[in-house]
Amino acid sequence: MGAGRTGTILKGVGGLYTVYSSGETFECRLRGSIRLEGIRPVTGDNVVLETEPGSSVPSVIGSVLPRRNVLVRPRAANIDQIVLVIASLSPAPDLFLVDKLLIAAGVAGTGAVLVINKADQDEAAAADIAEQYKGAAQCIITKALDSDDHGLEPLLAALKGRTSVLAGQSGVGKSTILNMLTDGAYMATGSISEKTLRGRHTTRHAELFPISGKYADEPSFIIDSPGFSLLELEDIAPRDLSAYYPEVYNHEGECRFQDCSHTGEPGCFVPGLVETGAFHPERYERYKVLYRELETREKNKYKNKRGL
Ligand SMILES: Nc1nc2c(ncn2[C@@H]2O[C@H](COP(=O)(O)OP(=O)(O)OP(=O)(O)O)[C@@H](O)[C@H]2O)c(=O)[nH]1
Ligand SMILES: [Mg+2]
Ligand SMILES: [Zn+2]
Repeated sequence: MGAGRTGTILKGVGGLYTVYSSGETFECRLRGSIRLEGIRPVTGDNVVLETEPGSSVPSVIGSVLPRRNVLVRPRAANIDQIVLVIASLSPAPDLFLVDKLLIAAGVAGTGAVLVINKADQDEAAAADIAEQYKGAAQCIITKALDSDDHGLEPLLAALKGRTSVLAGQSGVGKSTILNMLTDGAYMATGSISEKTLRGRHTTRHAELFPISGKYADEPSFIIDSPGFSLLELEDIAPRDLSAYYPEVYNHEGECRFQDCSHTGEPGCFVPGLVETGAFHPERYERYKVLYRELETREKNKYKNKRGL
């Protein structure tokens, strides 16, 4: 087999991978030995392509190049930032999911942007969510269906020159946003039909799209992904949790106790941050719930060796 050409996985469905390489796409399978090594390539992976004897077209993924990072949910590699999408009203916003995704972004070392979509449904609720997260991430309020006033320009600016992955509950408007950003080029790929765009169309697999057209002064890539409502909290030590809260970590060391958990000890500076509004009270309540969840998990780890 000839080797040497490299490419990027756009998507993988049922063992067949679509790989982009210098302006062309190729349908490829995995070389048997990669399968044996237990490596499962994911969308965004950079790979080495091989050509089978007698063919001039690459059809085999020979190896996966080292990853900068890899996310479990959504499944994607080599990501610069996660674009968390939430709806103002419907589907009912799950802010624990947002908190956990922000933690996952921190653990993976990627940036994070929060898009509060469907602001047309409940403007006040959208503003409230933005208020809750203003100290944690850039918050962008959008109405993706409103072609005159969708509010997506700040998102375009945030995407520029980066590889981003859309993440969030099903039905919040991730694919709709992608369609707006790509001037419908996504539809042209056949992944979504004009008819279903008006109705419901659930994304089935993570797929990478280049953002081109009028926005293409710097190449950007965006991955659409299937929505999810369950997300395992990252396996971190309880005392490390606050490191993933930008509102709090700048003040680390200002509490009376060096190992303060910020869940109610005397002399903790966090309630003060909540009073001034720098740390939103509801986000703080969720922090305490997540802290307890990590603590319980740690205790169970000692109790039985089931693992997590
Ligand atoms: N009212 C309103 N509806 C919207 C908006 N954006 C998207 N929708 C609608 O919400 C529904 C779901 O949108 P999708 O883009 O398919 O949602 P998704 O997040 O990709 O969902 P999954 O692929 O299942 O994860 C569609 O009917 C869209 O037309 C918006 O800003 N306002
Ligand atoms: Mg979708
Ligand atoms: Zn504290």
